[in-house]
Amino acid sequence: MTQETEATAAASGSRATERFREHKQVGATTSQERVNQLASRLVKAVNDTVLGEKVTYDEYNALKAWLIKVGEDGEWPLFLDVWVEHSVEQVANEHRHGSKGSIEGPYYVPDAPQLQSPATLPMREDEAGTPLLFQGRVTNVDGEPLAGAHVEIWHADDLGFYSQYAPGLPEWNLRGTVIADADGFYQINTIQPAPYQIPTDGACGQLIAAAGWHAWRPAHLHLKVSAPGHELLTSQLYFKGDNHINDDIASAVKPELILDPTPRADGGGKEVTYNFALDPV
Ligand code: MBD
Ligand code: FE
Repeated sequence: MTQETEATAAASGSRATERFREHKQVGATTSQERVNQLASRLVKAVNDTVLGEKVTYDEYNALKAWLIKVGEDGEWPLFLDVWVEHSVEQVANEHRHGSKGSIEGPYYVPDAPQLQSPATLPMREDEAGTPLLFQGRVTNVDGEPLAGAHVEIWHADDLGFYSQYAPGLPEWNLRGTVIADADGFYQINTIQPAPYQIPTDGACGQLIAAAGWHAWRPAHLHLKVSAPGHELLTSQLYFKGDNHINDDIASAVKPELILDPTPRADGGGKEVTYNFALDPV
């Protein structure tokens, strides 16, 4: 069996659900008043939709069945990160003066191996895809270098699969925390990821098919960039010319986040420079 046929929505969904439970602190700073305000408004929005659209029992039951299936497939992290997280990110980052952020998505894994720059991400000996040299500087908003900044990167392989979520990949494949040098300079050797298609065999795929949407995200690099005394930046970078750069299913592309790699002078793959500016805490 090929890797594609083994990768199921339910398997990657339940892994994402497990990870979320392990790693995310939930609601620690949210008061009862705030829960009341938000839950009331959400419930009202649903009721307004039912009344405004004159929702039938058939439609209500279809919704109920679908919501149950989202949970069974473990696809709540996927659903929320694709259709809601972009607004949360907008609210969280609108105060920033430095580099733009983007959503984290469901496939982050903390504690990736640390690698000193210049680094090569863990990958298979015969890793498919165009080699990519991704490099640049990490500075503060005044352009001063942040020595030893951490550039944490994770991305899909040439088939669009993430290690630890699709079967058959080495544990840390295409994941690493690269430590910038004394001038804040980082250099990362990796491969260009492929566009990512949301699993079509789960509840999210069912919704996409029923609504006549498409399931694609443009190819992207995920990043978390950090330095002491500065705000952690969670972002993504995309590639110019990607078929889905203008209609990302997750609404997470921004013009400032589009890379345009050029062929390397030495003939091996492509290279691109991207500089990160971090806001002070
Ligand atoms: C991804 O790779 C991703 O980044 C998001 C946000 C949602 C689904 C898959
Ligand atoms: Fe992703």
